[in-house]
Amino acid sequence: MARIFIISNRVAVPKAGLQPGGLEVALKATLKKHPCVWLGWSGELSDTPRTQTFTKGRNAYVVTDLGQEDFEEYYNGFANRVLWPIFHYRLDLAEFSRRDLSGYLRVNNKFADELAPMLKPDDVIWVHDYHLIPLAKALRDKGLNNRIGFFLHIPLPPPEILTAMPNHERLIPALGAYDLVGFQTDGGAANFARYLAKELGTPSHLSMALGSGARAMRIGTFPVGIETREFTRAAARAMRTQMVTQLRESIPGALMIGVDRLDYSKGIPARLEAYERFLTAYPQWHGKVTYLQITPKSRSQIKEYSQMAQAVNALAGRINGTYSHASWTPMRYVNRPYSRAALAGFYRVAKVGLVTPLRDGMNLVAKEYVAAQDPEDPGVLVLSRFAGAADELGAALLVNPYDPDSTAAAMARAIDMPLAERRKRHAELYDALLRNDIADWGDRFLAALMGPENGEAQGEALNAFIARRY
Ligand code: ADQ
Repeated sequence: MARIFIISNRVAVPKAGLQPGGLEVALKATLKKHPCVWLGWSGELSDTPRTQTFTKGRNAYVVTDLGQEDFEEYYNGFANRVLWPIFHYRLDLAEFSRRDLSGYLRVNNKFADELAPMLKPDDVIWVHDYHLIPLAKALRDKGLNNRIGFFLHIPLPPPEILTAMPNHERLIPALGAYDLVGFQTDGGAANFARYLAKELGTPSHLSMALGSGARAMRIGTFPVGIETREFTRAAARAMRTQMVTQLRESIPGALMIGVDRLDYSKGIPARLEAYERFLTAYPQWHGKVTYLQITPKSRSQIKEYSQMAQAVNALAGRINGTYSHASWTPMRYVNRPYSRAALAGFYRVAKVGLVTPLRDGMNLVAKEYVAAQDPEDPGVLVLSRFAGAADELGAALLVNPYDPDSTAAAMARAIDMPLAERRKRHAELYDALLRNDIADWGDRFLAALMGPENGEAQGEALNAFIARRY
């Protein structure tokens, strides 16, 4: 049986008592069905980096430490100061340095060095996310011909943005070393095809497949989903817990909820401004609505993140300073993380879910909010049109997060929506979740990666093209 090698920046090493992370939930079915080896960074920094292996059942988890310089250049530097902002359409926040790029390439080579000696010819490799774009090229340079797939969890912007990234020519075409490159949305896949057409001159009828040597690269869309029914059950169970009961009893009237990592892509300041406008424009809701924003801190070593934390604090203070009265506080801003079970219950209590990123690969909070609702009396999802999830969740109230007045109007419409409309929208949204359950996601990607070589003919035709250019 072919082994599946999963490579991602961080590895969810199973430890007693730890909640499974997002990627582990997504890969749960894959880890169960196939013998897997999951390799990545241990999360530790060390002058004398170690590599450790843990096993659970048929699966092995191989984690390696990084040096301080690796961490600064690869992770804090190129991945999070260049790729993250640019892929989220924020050229203004990118801070490029050649040193960080070379650190990024060095760490990718280091992962390739760890991986190569473990591989047998029929092993299949599945690489995750923007930290590891050049990994397949590093493996091909070592002469490896295994099937290698790549999935990008974040958006891929159009070539007009991508080409503003210094040295994009060294990085983006390196995706051609994969057999399959997967995106969250058709928009991401089309942007990549347009990049190839524009930069490599690939004729547009060939641009969904790119080849080199005997291989063909294919492009596909594989939207990440959630464990829908399990999440619904967890939300219903959580209603009986003390934490959820206390939240419910402490809220006068209706609850609106936002749950995000503290990240500029999530549009938290714009959402708070929209809420402020809602309070100004709809005074009839004063005293009857509370907005709970749950945002644990992340990447606090990076300047933009600490600045944003201050900006959100200031906005929350201004809203409460302006509108609170003795028996009502319009918003609660909470910086601590909660368990998935507690969040599921909080979503179910909330009449409105506010998911308004400025740009997001998918956004699983939107899907979790829908899954958590009571179908007899569901809440309403207000969703940014710029979240990948909007492609599947068209029955939500879709908003432009750059327009605070229309977001405020959507908040007012959501909180006052009649039961019949809430039920109809929720039923459509829930169907969309069931059609794309996470249990099938890994299988669909791996089947496409290992499946019939239908991209090959096009790949062949492209080879001549690439060979002429490189
Ligand atoms: P993230 O940007 O981390 O992931 P998202 O999909 O919103 O974003 O959340 C992932 C998980 O983290 C969810 O299960 C959510 O419940 C949890 N989470 C988020 N905020 C939390 C909080 N405040 N407290 C506790 N848990 C919280 C990247 C991409 C996304 C893409 C995912 C999966 O940026 O667009 O959906 O990968 O592919």
